[in-house]
Amino acid sequence: MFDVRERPNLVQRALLVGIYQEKAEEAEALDLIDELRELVSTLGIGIVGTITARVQKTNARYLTGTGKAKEIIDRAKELQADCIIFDNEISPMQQRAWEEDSGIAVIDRHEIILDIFDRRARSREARLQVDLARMAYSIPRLKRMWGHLDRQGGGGFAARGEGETQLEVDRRLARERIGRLRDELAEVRKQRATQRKERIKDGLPHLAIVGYTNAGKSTLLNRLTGADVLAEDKLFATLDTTTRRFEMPDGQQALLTDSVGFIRRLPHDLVESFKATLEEALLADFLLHVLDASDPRVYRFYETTLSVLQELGAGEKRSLVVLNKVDKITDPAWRAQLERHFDQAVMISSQTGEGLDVLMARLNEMLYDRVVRLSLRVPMARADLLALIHREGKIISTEYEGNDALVQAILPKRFLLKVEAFQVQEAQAPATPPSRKAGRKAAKP
Ligand SMILES: Nc1nc2c(ncn2[C@@H]2O[C@H](COP(=O)(O)OP(=O)(O)OP(=O)(O)O)[C@@H](O)[C@H]2O)c(=O)[nH]1
Ligand SMILES: [Mg+2]
Repeated sequence: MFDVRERPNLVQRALLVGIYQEKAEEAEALDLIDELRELVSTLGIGIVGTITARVQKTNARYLTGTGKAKEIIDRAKELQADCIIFDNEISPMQQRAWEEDSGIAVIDRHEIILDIFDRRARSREARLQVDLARMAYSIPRLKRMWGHLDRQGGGGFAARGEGETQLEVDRRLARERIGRLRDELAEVRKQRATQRKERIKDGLPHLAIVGYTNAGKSTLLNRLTGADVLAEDKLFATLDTTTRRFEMPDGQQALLTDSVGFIRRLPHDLVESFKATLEEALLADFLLHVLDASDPRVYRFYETTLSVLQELGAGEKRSLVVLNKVDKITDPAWRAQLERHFDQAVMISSQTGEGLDVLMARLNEMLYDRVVRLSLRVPMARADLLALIHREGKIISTEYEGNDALVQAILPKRFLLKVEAFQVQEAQAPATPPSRKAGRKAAKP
């Protein structure tokens, strides 16, 4: 009936509906409806009203009771809405029932998020993943998307086999398309795996930025590594994974990965489809969990990210909470509250640079067992070793004695074998962790 891809253009006047059951869920429901408003606006759809309703009696046909359903439909008509958008997940059957009874399009949050991903996807991998998630979402709703499939196939392959109903044709085409998408994705992923292997060979410590959408993850990556990832004040600006090298204050090199953000009620199909993209982040040694500290919903954002990480099997990974956008905090009491709640966190502003030195020092601390501090006596003839230390570590001081260079240096442990023979006995102690800034608490062991 409605082509999902064209729906955002077809509908202009949305009525948003959030349903909850327990009184205790009211605050969250209101909060979620606000977020849905943001998501819907992102697609350029106008909003004519919102309803948040507590429903105790439900009816399988509608998700709500019949009375409430009639009330919502009447309200939609009164507002001349051309679509109803549910914050809750509605089954294909419920969707059909609402559409039949109201005569207008009925959409849910999942579909809105899918549409946003669809618009944002640029790389081949992201495109394939979004298409796959969309197909999985659409199969049970196939009656509604014939036109879309038809166009995808270029028209020709939609020929009906003998005795096949239109719906059966649709289902078959959809399954075939899913198969093709999976094959293509497998190909793209093979390339990614090769790149990853290269990096693992490098043995560099690997940090990944994770967090709620719009928290400032890409801005932080750009700040720390000089990368040029698109960072914008919109939901899901990033759908790809970017990994860059950066250098810590002690000269140690590390890798930093930025990836797609999370949101509450993230469609499971999308999580599934984007697993490979996220894998890059999930394989990291540490996670930087970035939060928008200026947003009053920060605690819920934190919980959401934790639960998506859990779903992805990375719930237990070592992580550091990074409270970003502190430049936007105007209320000192709020800041103090956050500091108490996230007592291990670092407060930064990726925009102004505030707190980045503290963050760096903390990262150094977390990774310091990966490096050693060395005193070496290197013959001039071994300029290659000096070059290696220069490239992979940091030379703290150099003195010359005859034909030897006396070098104090910090080097990643993995190069120890190469220089061991030139070590001078007295200073073999490991690098001291960098001193903490006053007032900050210790990193989690
Ligand atoms: N005031 C302020 N704004 C910031 C800060 N960090 C990021 N922003 C802004 O917040 C918005 C979102 O930043 P991004 O870096 O795109 O956020 P993200 O987490 O990568 O978001 P997605 O990729 O959409 O998940 C942009 O408009 C940034 O300029 C900060 O420390 N202070
Ligand atoms: Mg981003």
